[in-house]
This record gives sequence, C-alpha cells and structure tokens, in this order.
Amino acid sequence: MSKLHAPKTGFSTRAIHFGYHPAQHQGALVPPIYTSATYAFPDAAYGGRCFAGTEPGYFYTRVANPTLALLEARLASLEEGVGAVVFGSGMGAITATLWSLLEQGDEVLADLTLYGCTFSFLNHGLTRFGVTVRHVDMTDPDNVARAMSAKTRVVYFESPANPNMRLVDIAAVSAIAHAGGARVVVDNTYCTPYLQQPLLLGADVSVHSMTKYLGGHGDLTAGAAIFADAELAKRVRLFGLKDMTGAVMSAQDAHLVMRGLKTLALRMDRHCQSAQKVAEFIQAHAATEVVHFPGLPTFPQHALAQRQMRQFGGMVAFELKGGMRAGIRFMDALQLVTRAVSLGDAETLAQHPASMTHATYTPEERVAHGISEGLVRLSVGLEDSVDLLADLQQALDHAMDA
Ligand code: 7XF
Repeated sequence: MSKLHAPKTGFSTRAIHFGYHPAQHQGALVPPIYTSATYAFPDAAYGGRCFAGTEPGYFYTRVANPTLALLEARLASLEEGVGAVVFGSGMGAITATLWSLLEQGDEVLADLTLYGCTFSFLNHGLTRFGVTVRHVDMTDPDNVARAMSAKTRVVYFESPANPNMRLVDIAAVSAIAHAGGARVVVDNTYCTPYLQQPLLLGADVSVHSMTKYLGGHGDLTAGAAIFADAELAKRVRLFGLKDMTGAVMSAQDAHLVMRGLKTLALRMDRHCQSAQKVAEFIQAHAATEVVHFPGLPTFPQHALAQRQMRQFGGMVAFELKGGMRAGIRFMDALQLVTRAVSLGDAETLAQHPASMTHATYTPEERVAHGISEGLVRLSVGLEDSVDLLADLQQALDHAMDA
C-alpha cells in the first residue's frame, strides 16, 4: 500500500477514471479539451488575487489549465506523488526541475550514463551558471556516499540508464543523498509509473519524457515531473515552468496522453513480454557479444531489477561480435523494425546511440561514461513477436556475414 495515499482503486482503474466525473461535464465520457490560453475574470480584484496566489482560479495556461490539471492529478495518483507538473517535452520537465532546485555554487552529483541532452544540459548548460556537475558510477551506492559534499544539492540518475541499461538502487541512493541534505531526482521514462515507483523508494522527484510510453503512439512530445513534496511542485510550476523555461504542454497533447494512459498497463505488459523474448533470442544468436536486459539471469543487476521493478521493461541494448561495423550492418538489414530514435511506441525502433541519441558526448566522454561505439538499442514495440524475431534473425545473420 502507498505511503502517501489512503487505500484506493487499482492502477488501470485510476489511469482511466481518476479525477474526472462525467456528470460535471454534461455527461461527456471523455474529458473536454480546454484550449483557452487565458481566462475571464469576474472582476479586476479577482484577477489580482489569482496573480497574488490568494485565489485558486485559472488565469493563464502557461501556469495552469483544466485539461493539464486533470492529467497532472492522474500522474500524481499513478506514481504515488502529492503533485505533478506537465511540460511540452521531457527536457522541459528536467530543465525546469533543475533550474528550480539549484543555484550558483551548488553541486549536482549525476550518474555516469544519462540521455545525451540531459548530459548536455548538465555539463554545457548548468556549468555556465556556476553549478558544478560531477559524475559518479551509481551502480555502486557507496560511490555516491563517498562523492557527497556539503555543496551537493541534487543527486540525479536514470534507472535503467539510457542507453546501456545499468540500474541504480533507488532506495539506497536516496537514503545516502538525504543523509547529506540533497534532493533525489530520478528519470523514470524507461519504466513509467507502472513498472517502477521511485517516490515510494525515497526519491523526491520523478521526471518523465511522456513522448515515450506514456503517450505511447509516437505522435506528441511532452514531459512530466511528479513530486513527493507539494512545496517543491509549486516552486517548479511557478518558477521552473512559468519563468525559466516556459515549456508549457498543449491541451490537445494532454488529451492524447490521457488516451495513452488508459492502455498503459496493457501496453507495458506486452512490451515487457516481447522484450524478454527478443533479449533471449538475440543472446542466443552466434553474432552476439552481449545483451543488456534486466530480465536476463546473466544481467549483472538482475536481482536489483527483481526488487525494484514490477517487470523488466521494453528496452533492449546489445553489442555484436563484429563491433560497430556489424551493428550498422544489422541496422541497415532490418525490414520490419524501423530505424529511428525515441522509444515506447507501438512500432519497434532501432538506433545507434553513439551516432544518434548520445552524439552530444565526445568519443572520449562516451568511453568514460560507459557508452560503447558498437551498442545498438531496441525499443521493442507491440507487433507480433514472431514477426519481430523473424526480422531480427535475418538482420543478425546478415551482420555475421561482415
Ligand atoms: O524532451 P523529450 O520528450 O524528447 O525527452 C527527453 C528524454 C528524457 N529522458 C530520457 C530517459 C529520454 O530517453 C529522453 C528522450 N530520449 C529519446 C531517445 O533516447 O531516443 C530522444 C531522441 S534524440
């Protein structure tokens, strides 16, 4: 049972119903989409009170909007938070959160491996404003304990990490960070609230690219931050979103994410089942050097995955014996699987992190941060797995001929 909420209905029931009553909306089964940028005030004093924060009404969509508010309430419920803020992209959520938590002279401890643009924002963005960024290998929580300093305000990581699938023990690292007075921000994009609940494990903020599984259909960009602390949620909305990024989400896209949420558990079950089959299949092929997938017994952190995740996710990374050349041959031979970045879509997607999603790292940085040049990443989609395995078989056979 949740620490933060009283007993309540199941995950999918909340994903479909939470926070909405058709009787309050002329019986409409599907929540209306409020596209209005601004809101009429009954009198001038009311408008003034809205801006002063003493009146709870809507006054401008960059700050709040009824359609976005419903999505925020659903996300907070699904991930056991006390509040959520949605954004126009995952990077909007990440940057608004960090702008709100940090100031000049502070330090961020970040894991070794991060999505390329998050790495770039930390190392090429925040550092220009007097924030120090240090990376440590968080697969061992003791490294975090050793690296904490009096200036460490934020501990930041992804689990599993994009693209190499390394896991971080959320409970252990959160306890260490809190003992040192730092806040913990976890990028939970790969898992979604259905597979992993960072706030219940001690994290302060869970950030998401909703462009991925939450939207689920590759037809929008959006982000979210979900909070264990209502004051912090307010600060990120009224400073990080309103003033620092302006990364507001559109109401039409919020409608699409809410449509995606209705099938999230069903889709994730299927993604996870197929990814397990795909990972086992690739591991058994003669062309393969190593497969990185938390559901394989050979995965070094398999036990942590069993503890921390409900299932093992839909992302698979692997390296071929022929290295980068074989990886490129594999990708170019694919016929059903689509060569594309992004993840979490119905379509299975294959990409090459070193030249695509993680090209923001220099080659030397990629070596130091555990992103090998030959790594291939698959986002396993919702197609029939027999068709996926057939395509992977012929592409792996082709890669071996190199
Ligand atoms: O701003 P976005 O909605 O694209 O989300 C940024 C983001 C944040 N966290 C994680 C773990 C992500 O994977 C992403 C986006 N990643 C895509 C990918 O890895 O394929 C972006 C394609 S360049």
